[in-house]
Amino acid sequence: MNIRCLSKPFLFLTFALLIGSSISSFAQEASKSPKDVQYGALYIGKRHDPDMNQWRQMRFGEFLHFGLYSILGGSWQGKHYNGAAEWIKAWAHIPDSAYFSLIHQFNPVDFDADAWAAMAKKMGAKYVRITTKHHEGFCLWPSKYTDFDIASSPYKKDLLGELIDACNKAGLKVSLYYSILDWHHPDWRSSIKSESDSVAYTKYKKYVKNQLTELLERYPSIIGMWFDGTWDKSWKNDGEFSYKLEKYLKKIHPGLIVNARLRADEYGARHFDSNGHLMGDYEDGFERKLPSASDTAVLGYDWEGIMTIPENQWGYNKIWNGHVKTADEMIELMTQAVSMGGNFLVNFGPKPDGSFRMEEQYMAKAIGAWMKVNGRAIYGCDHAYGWEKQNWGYYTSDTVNHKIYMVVFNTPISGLLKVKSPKGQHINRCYALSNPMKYLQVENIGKQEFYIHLIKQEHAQPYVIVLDIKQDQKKKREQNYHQPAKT
Ligand code: H79
Repeated sequence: MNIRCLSKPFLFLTFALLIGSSISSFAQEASKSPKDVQYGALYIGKRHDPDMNQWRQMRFGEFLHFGLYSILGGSWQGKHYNGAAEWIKAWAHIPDSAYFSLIHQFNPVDFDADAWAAMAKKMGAKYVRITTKHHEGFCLWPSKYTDFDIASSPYKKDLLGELIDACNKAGLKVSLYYSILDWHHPDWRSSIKSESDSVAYTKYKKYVKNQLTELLERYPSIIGMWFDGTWDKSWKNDGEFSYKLEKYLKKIHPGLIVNARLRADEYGARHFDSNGHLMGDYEDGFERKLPSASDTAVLGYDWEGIMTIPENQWGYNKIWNGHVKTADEMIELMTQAVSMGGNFLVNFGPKPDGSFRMEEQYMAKAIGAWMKVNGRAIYGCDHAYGWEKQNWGYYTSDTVNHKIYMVVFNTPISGLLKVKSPKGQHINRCYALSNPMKYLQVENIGKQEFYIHLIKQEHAQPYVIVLDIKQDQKKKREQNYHQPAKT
């Protein structure tokens, strides 16, 4: 808009409004004085140590849910339950004695640690996370603190240890899932209503600390702990304990990466403390959902999205109801996560014998095939600062190699992909990752605006167009300010 076209009263009103709004936002800021939080975030901002940098660069992983619920596969006494299979004890109101007796049937004879690791590796995952103890309380490792563990099942062996070794051998990192909520432990409480509850829960917390110490000592190669089942009053009203626990775990296992869900502060605030600072090392609220492209707050912290293949099944359910995601959908969700600066995990629920259902095997293969060609647009990539999202898909950026990746999911009928580049960044060359020798025509259609001319009929799957970028020196410095240094 040409400012000379505006009348004087209009200009006055505009300036008055601008000044007024900045004063009111200043007043708002001033009134938001920080709360005195003793058990909040351990630090402010993103971690930039080598362990966290490595975690951020891996970007893609595999989640595994395996436990006694896997035996039932969503069915109890002839009735099938469509709710999440790992929650069947709750859905079917299975009495404790009947449910906990499942331990005598736990015998995944076809479990092959190397095959599990190979499947994750082939899918393109860089890290694997497995449930060591879900809400049911059954422990997938031989624990000296309970008999409700794999050592007391017919299987007897240390499945967890074998898997960790196999993964590490295959070059995969491992992070462990641990549920605070525990339906089996006699001292677990959802809320503290009496002195005896308090005594019991104190014992339970000791059990948790002992088991976590045990896990970290037995499996020193693990990179992270992922906590779940922390929404009960008993836990969220004890911010001091989870604060001290996070500190303790990081002390005995330097570099450990912990999700936000572990924590509450002394005011009961979860994930973010009462001053709005993220607790733990990354936000994990993106369970079966992702932030939208307009949710720029997520760019300010690390986060991870976790996704089920069917609608909401983590453990093995024989019958998948509702929509089952295709590999292309999953690839789109993964790309969306990376384009917003997040990591992404796909969940698998192995069968009770330790094998994987066909749908999961197919998913792993299909993602793997795509990653082989296009993985460069995922690994080590981040949000593409300044590149305005377009309807064809998502941008990711690799600032080290000066590349912008356009991951295309919706090809326009015209065969023209619109690009608006930020000021100071110039497109040197443009090509499809699947055909890097063939440069695509880049038509300049306006200031910082271009059409990429696709070669028609070339793509039947989501594909990546690479923009080799040359940056003005000044802009380069500005952008480095936003981007963590790569190791
Ligand atoms: O392990 C998978 C799920 O079983 C577990 N997290 C993933 C990774 C999970 N359990 N519950 N939830 C996720 C969602 C939480 C649901 C809750 Fe509730 C709503 C908790 C409290 C209110 C359902 C209703 C459970 C208790 C009441």
